[in-house]
Amino acid sequence: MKIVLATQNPNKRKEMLALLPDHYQILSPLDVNWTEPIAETGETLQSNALIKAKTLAVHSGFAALADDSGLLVDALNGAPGVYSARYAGQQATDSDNMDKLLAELGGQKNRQAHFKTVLAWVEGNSVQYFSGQVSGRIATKPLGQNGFGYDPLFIPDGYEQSFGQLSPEIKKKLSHRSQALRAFMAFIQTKQ
Ligand code: ITT
Repeated sequence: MKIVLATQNPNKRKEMLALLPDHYQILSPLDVNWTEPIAETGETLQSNALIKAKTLAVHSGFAALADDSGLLVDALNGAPGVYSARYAGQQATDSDNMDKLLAELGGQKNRQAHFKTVLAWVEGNSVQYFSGQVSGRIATKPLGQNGFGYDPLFIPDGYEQSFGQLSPEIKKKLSHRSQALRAFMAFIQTKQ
């Protein structure tokens, strides 16, 4: 079966490929000649995941799976949330976004947060959603270089190190994205 993985973020793609079984033929947007950014105009993770999956499914004629994720910080009323990728501006780097998050949190004692992923699966006219989340706390400075995005700031519950310090195997075991992908795989396997 051919599946277009509707993400233009190479780090997400790598994490998703590490979980998807080999027998699927996983295509990238480039493999189906899609090179444009996709405007994420939705106000929820679910609506943005749908926009991305639908765009690639309609364009390619294949089924498409998209991931929309965000970091939700309790003391910031769920920010940066759906705006995680562009928290410090449209062209923001991961480091800009982490700096802004630390500045917004300041000396706040409550550093509870969670990462959340919503996957949208579009196959013909059918749409399905799968979600996952992992809880933790925000460190007072970036720790480690593993992962991407806000990983150096996120210490998952039950650990003393950030996703930037923990191995990719541990992130794979715990992460929001892994949980959503496991739910997706349970679904897709029932269809074969
Ligand atoms: P696509 O839309 O092309 O998939 P994107 O990076 O724009 O790529 P999102 O719109 O879902 O993806 O943005 C989510 C942002 O949240 C992402 O850029 C990171 O800053 C952050 N993020 C998501 N998952 C993360 C993870 O596992 N670890 C750290 N940060 C993460």
